[in-house]
Amino acid sequence: MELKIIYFDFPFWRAEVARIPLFLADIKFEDYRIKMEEFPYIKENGKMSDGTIIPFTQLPVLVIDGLSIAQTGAIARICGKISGFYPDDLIEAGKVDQIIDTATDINLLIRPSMREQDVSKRKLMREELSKNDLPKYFGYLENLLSEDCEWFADNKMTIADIALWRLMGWLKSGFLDDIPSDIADKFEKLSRLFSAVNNNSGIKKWVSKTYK
Ligand SMILES: N[C@@H](CCC(=O)N[C@@H](CS)C(=O)NCC(=O)O)C(=O)O
Repeated sequence: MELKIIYFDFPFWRAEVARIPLFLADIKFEDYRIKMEEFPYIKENGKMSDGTIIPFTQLPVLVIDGLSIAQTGAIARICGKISGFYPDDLIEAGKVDQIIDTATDINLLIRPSMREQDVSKRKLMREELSKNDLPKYFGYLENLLSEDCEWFADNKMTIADIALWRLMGWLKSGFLDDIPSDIADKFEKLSRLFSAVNNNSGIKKWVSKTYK
């Protein structure tokens, strides 16, 4: 099976949730990182200059034996299944899916503030997010974790944990002005999950190999 993941050259959760399970399972894939200059062509033509289809003119895209698959959740599930980081059990799989969809919801809550050019409006949007929606969502996620297991599903690390780890890592990095980098710290079980993924030896290898 030939696999190629197309995304920008940064470790955003949408791409990492697909790249990392493949890396951890030692499954060969092409980690194709586009240059920003390539993106306008994609937006205009719905494909890359080599003809690779980008179905919704958004990234990530997984090319699997020449066929392009879009949408973060779909890609994450394929990569998770072939890597052993997605449960076979229907209910455990549902537990994973709800986390991936929630990561998307959180991402979409933050996105308008990333597109806002007016600095003072952006600040207000982010202060509001930090006061209300973000803690609310972290609280919901915290409630899905149990005292006796650090993972969201299947009693082991899955793509759900990898997605959340990366989403939290993005917030913790302080990249987003006016969203406090410690916003998730008071959620103990989420923080435990973050540390468990962060301390995984394969994850450490991936981070030292690819994070700049
Ligand atoms: N629904 C898509 C959204 C993907 C998405 O928003 N990707 C961003 C990069 S993180 C993108 O391509 N933005 C450029 C654009 O929308 O034109 C998914 O789940 O993968």
